[in-house]
Amino acid sequence: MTMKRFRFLTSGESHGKSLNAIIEGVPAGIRIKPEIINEELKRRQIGYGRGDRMRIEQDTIEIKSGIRLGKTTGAPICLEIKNKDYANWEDVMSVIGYEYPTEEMLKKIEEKSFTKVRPGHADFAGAKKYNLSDLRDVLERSSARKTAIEVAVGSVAKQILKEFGIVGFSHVVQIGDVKLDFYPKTYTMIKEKAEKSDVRCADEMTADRMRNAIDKAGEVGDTLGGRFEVIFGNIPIGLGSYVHWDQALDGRLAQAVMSIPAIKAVEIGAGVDSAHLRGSQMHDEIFVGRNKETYRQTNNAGGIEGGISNGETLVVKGTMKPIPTMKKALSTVDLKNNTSALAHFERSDVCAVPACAVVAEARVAIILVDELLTKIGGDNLVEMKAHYGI
Ligand code: EPS
Repeated sequence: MTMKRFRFLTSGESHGKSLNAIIEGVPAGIRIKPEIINEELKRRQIGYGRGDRMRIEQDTIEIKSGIRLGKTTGAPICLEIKNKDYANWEDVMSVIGYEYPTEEMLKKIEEKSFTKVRPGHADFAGAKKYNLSDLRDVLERSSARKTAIEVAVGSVAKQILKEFGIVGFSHVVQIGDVKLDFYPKTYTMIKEKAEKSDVRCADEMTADRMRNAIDKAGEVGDTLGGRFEVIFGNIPIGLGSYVHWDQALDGRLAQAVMSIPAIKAVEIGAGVDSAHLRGSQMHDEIFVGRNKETYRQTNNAGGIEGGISNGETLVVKGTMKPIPTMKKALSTVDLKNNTSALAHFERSDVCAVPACAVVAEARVAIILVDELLTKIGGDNLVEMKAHYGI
């Protein structure tokens, strides 16, 4: 993804020492609170259907640079989350290739090596692409574990957006076959209810059925996917553009959410439902009020028209496939000798849709802050606010 103003890179393996990020382009003078980042990390960790790893980790951020006395200085920000589980993986994940490894080391490495591809995971294509014979080398970076540090980056983005009154949330609308049919009336109500729910669902009865479905899938060694929505309000008109394909806000958001592990579809507003709506039903009519202000009564466009934010609420929907690491092993190939086998299994989640929704919030916030900085410019918060007119 080509970022324009707010750029970052991450590094780290699932069972390596730590996950890291360096963010560049954050203007000076912005208050960043580590405790807010930690709250976001916690939101990503909770969720019904998560595996045992989440009981080991208590993701905590360490800010290593770029912030002094609570505020950004304009310098790059370096973030780190230590993997607690690394203590159990030190030999397996050792950076050093010892010439004379101990028998014990070799045994541990061998135990964690695998060659039986998990269909649906990155194993097959990753092994071929990088010429890796031990699928551990694919798993470690392709794991969704890396989304923890992305949520930390997203939290920095959210804290910038909040200075401009731009705030968002996410909620889960489907897990397996169980769909949310009853939506609370307002976004505030959806947010409050979803935030209290361990499946991020705004209706308690539906949440019960979702938990039930997760239990049932887990009992037979299966996994479940689902759908979620990310909603951001108070977005200014004019983020993104129609002048070039890579500047369209909907296109950028789609890329940002689609590249989260296990995402198979991204929609904006009415999304796939727009296929069966007539033009007269789909498009959000514009009305003019007493004071010449314009308003709409519908938002099928999801806040974007012509690749540009139109001032309405931004609605991004994501569909996650069931996690491919399953106790119920599928037929596959053993890459050691190209023979038929049953897929590798190791500790995993039955369902991670609620966590994925939190990751998607972070990705959306990152794109919004990049677009906001591109539009209003400024090297510090005072300048930015002056440009924004607040
Ligand atoms: C994850 C940590 C992982 C998995 C999950 C996401 O922990 P471990 O592999 O040590 O059990 O729980 O990763 C996947 C589902 C995957 O397919 O890669 C996390 O921190 O979110």
